[in-house]
Amino acid sequence: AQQYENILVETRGRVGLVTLNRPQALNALNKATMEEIVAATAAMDADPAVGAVVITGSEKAFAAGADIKEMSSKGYMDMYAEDWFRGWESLTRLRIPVVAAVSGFALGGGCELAMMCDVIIAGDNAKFGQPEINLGVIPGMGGSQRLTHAVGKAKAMDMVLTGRMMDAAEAERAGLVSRVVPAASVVEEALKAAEVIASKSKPAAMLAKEAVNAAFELGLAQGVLFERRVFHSLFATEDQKEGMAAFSEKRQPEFKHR
Ligand code: CO8
Repeated sequence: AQQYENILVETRGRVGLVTLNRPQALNALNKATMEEIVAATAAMDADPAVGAVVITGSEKAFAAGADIKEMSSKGYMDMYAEDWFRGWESLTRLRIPVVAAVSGFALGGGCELAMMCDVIIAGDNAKFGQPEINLGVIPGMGGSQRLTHAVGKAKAMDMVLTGRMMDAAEAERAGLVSRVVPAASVVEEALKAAEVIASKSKPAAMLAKEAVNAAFELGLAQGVLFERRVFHSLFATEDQKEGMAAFSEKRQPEFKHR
């Protein structure tokens, strides 16, 4: 197996688990960590034995942001020429569903990483924020866009302009997170949710993700048409035959993920 320095990687059943492991920097997302997350999740995406991914941090911090120390001395031309943060686009293009298990701080790039995931399970100790304004910059990994899509203009402006944190309860009320669970069981609950997702037909799950994500890119008529075409296409899968046969025969389906 591939060795990583900043993350721990394992597989539990059909679920791939990526644990950020830079405790000395509260899992701040330096370039090396980004590259490792992207490589590990891409390998999982390509593995037929994996049906969903969980990304988590520590109990204290999911991730406290992009690595401020790594970028503080850079100039515009460094940021532009090196195209900082572009690597994260690969994560958003994964086809299998990704669950974020967020405990503690999810700030700046940490909040943005969570928002790149498809489902966010938050511990009741989670704190979300986009504090870049305190550093004289703005979100750079999609926060101004994804946060606004998730919680609307009123909350997004409040967060991005003041830099204040939202606790888990407010984040759930605002629609930023999928579920809130006790902090001690956040990884377990995320793994359970991912295992449920991974037990479904993989092509159906991948296309369900693609269809929901299309809602952020397409107008309603185009989006509904896209959905219908994708729905039709699933009738080419063995899993559709099996799923519908199992329903008629009053038994659990045995999906082949094809
Ligand atoms: N980058 C680098 N190191 C960090 C970061 C970070 N984002 N966050 C924490 N650390 C380090 C600390 O420097 C400290 O290291 P050391 O022990 O060597 O001094 C260690 O982690 C532990 O942190 P603290 O001692 O600060 O722990 P506390 O429990 O006292 O505080 C906080 C926790 C509140 C999370 C605090 O660490 C904090 O405010 N961190 C920064 C949060 C932040 O501003 N994040 C946004 C970063 S910018 C970003 O993500 C978006 C990028 C867009 C900007 C694009 C610019 C080009």
